[in-house]
Amino acid sequence: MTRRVPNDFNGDGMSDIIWRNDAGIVQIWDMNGATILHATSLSMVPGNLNIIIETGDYYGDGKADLLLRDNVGDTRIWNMNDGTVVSNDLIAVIPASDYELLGSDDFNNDGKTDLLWRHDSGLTQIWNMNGGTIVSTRSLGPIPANWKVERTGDFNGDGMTDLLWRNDSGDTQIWNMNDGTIVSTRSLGVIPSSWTVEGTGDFNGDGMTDLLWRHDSGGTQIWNMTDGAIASTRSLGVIPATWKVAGTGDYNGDGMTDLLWRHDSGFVQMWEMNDGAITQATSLGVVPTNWQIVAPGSNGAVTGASVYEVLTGTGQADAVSGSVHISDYQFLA
Ligand SMILES: [Ca+2]
Ligand SMILES: [Ca+2]
Ligand SMILES: [Ca+2]
Ligand SMILES: [Ca+2]
Repeated sequence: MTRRVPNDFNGDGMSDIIWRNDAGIVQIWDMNGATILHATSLSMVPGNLNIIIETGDYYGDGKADLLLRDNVGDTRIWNMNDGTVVSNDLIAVIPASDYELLGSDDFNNDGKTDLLWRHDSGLTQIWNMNGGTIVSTRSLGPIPANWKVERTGDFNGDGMTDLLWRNDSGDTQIWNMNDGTIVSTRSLGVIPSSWTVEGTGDFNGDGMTDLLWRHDSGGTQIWNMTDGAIASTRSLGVIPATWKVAGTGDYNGDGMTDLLWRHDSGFVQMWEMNDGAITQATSLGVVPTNWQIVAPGSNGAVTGASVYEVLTGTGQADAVSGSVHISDYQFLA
């Protein structure tokens, strides 16, 4: 099984960065670590039409695609080959008022990203996908509305996507899943709402998804997970609230997840990481704040325009200095 690298648009095993601006223009940066190899712009319909709600490899060709839903629920996948739209496949009309996307990940380990939906009634279903075609569905039954999927990931390393649930009172659970069947559940206890999951990834490269948590005070921690239990934690220190996590991914292809941070002023900074230690912090310059990074793995937990969730990230302030060549990558706003 190839390693899962989120937002890899050109299929080189390194995560890339996807941007969208207020005018509906999407730009993809193919990355090699903190180096922008290539930038491509896609013109898209602005506003409430054609909102990207997730990214994933829905066709299983190793290159990330886009999942879009418009304001009446038309939900489709754009089959992408790097910056080119190869095809544009309708799944169904799935109104946002009735169906919430809880997650988008590979639940049956066939290399193709699937979808996890919850209907207003609480009924929760996995759709195993082949591109825009629903191959099969799996019901998880009704799930009370006070439980929400925080993230998806493979927390036990068996290749099948699992679920991280949290309820309003902070109770947090991992469900180890096998193609839509709950194999086991693990409680992580009650985690106060002052802590937020800001991202997931395999930070230590052991094949099991780990969690990035941030406290309201800025304290940031990685929890290395083994089979749904917390194996170890790593502190990244206190990161000022002006920096938001803009994304997680393996930008340099070394098998360990890295972090992308965005400052409120527009600065972008990449932290290449080795098991929770920062090996290199590099500024990617200032990108105007009308451009937002589409965060991988937010799993549609936020819908509509706000899906471009305010991405957080850091760097000590003194690490942000450095020359900036962002103008090489024409922002069309
Ligand atoms: Ca790539
Ligand atoms: Ca799949
Ligand atoms: Ca699993
Ligand atoms: Ca791990």
